[in-house]
Amino acid sequence: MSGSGTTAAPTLAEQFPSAPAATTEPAPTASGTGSTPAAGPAEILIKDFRYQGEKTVGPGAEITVTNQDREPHTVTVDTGNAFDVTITGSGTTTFTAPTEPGTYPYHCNFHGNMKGTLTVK
Ligand SMILES: [Cu+2]
Repeated sequence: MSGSGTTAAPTLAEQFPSAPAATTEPAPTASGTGSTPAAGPAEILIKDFRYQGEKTVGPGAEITVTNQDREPHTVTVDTGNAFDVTITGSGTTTFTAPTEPGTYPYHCNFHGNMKGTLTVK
């Protein structure tokens, strides 16, 4: 039968009743509709056939896309039609971020290896 010695996992019944009254968590003061974008100037930089970094923007923020390559690129959402813009070589364009919070992976229509992520929150 079951006579072998099984190593019983140490039950961590101990909880820490100490209430964290410290300032570990910033109190959410912003409640309700905030028309002010949380992030600063929303900008996507394209350089060397790459989207530079990930961007987090506020809902409906105007995003400036700067293309430092000589080739045109696009910022096209992977699914849906939230945004799809073409930026000419050494050009700049703007588009409006989705108003619905979420994560929006995007790509370049011209270069399949170019991928980025836009986070709206
Ligand atoms: Cu491209």
